[in-house]
Amino acid sequence: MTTVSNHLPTAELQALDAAHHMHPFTTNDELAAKGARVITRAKGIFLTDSEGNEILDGMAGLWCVNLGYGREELVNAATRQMRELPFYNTFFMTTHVPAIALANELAKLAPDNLNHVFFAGSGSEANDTNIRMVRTYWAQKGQPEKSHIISRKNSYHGSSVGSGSLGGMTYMHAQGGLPIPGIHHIGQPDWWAEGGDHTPEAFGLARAQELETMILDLGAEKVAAFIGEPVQGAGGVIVPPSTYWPEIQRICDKYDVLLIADEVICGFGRTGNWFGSQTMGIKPDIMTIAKGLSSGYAPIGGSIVSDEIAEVINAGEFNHGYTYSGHPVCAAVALENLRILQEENIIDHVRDVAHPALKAGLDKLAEHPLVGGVNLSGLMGSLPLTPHKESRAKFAGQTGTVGYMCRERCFANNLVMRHVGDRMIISPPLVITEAEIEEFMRRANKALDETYTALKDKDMLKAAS
Ligand code: PXG
Repeated sequence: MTTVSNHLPTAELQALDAAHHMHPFTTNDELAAKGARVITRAKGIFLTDSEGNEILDGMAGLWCVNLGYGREELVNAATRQMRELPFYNTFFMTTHVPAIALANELAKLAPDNLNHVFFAGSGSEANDTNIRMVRTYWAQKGQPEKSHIISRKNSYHGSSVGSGSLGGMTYMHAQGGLPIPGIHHIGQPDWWAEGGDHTPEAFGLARAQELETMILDLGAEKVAAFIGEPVQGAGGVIVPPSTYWPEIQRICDKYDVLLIADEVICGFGRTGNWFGSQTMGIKPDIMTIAKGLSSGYAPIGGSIVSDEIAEVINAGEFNHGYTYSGHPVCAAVALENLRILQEENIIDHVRDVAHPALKAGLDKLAEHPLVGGVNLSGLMGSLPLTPHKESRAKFAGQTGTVGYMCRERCFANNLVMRHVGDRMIISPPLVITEAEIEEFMRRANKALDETYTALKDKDMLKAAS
């Protein structure tokens, strides 16, 4: 039998992978032809693959390994909890210490009146909870028709039928009959790609006001909630103009529409505060959490909800829950993760050390002829690639071709920097040091140079007309 520690040669692993493993968001036949990169170990911010390459992980796994790899404290927390109580449920009038302690800690860390937690196994599950929670909230208040939810194009809220419907990815909607009824999408605040000749401030305001138009079209008495990521992640790290979120908050308040901040990526320090909502100055009624809650060491997510919502929901039976809601091992790992984030002042490190160093490095990379600008909030950033900086032009060929080429050059230089269309994305572990950021920049610069040369050679440095 193949074990994890005594594994087969890479080619055999790749063949077995291709034969039996269906990957998410992947053309599996293409992957089978190419062979998946097999990651075998990791330490700090570096991954090791089955060929022994050391790769700098500029994506913190999938926006989640915020404390970096190899934290023994998290391993020990899981081991201890597995010995003591590996599983018990939180249904039917029972609870356990890890879920109690974690909910309590989250209530302390979350801002204002967000004091109640409904646990899930992932961000997708938590957003499914949110759909049912906000609709149930209004129904219990005698307004069952207040059930529509407004989201944004190119947002990402998960991959289940509910959360995928909230998301604004049309290629996801095209598979499986999404979106479910009662979900609507307004434009995204992506000034770089869609702002044209407007100033970022005017554009941000205009995009926020699409919410007001949509609420008025539907009727405010029919709109339950608006959902948004404080900074869009999977959509390409889109930091909204400063005018955007205050206007969204004003509109939600005016029409009595609940505000859901999807903090799955932004939460737990990524933007330089505990939550992206604080960075953007908004006061949500619900926050979706996952990923950085456990630094990805164990699958756990949840919804942190306001006193007012909890009071209404708790008055009746909420017919909703997952076997693994508040899983004790995952909760114990998350608690330990939160302890380390606090005791090691990781969020201060993000704000005072890593963010300024990353900003300086990315600003330098933006001088590269291929890079059109920098989007950065805390330690989540993106570099849009362009054939013509001044006009923020898109490339003539199929969107994503150049981004993919650049990502491949990054990989060849032992750097994980992924692409969304023709934007390069970075979201490293929060513990990244200044020296590691310099190393990141060296590898990224080389990858950009190689991409530029390849584009020139192939005559692909042309703008779309
Ligand atoms: N909300 C947000 C804001 C997310 O980024 C989810 C919800 C769903 O969480 P789960 O745990 O169910 O995956 C996410 C997840 C990408 C990528 O390609 C991003 C995510 C997941 C997979 C890929 O950037 N984000």
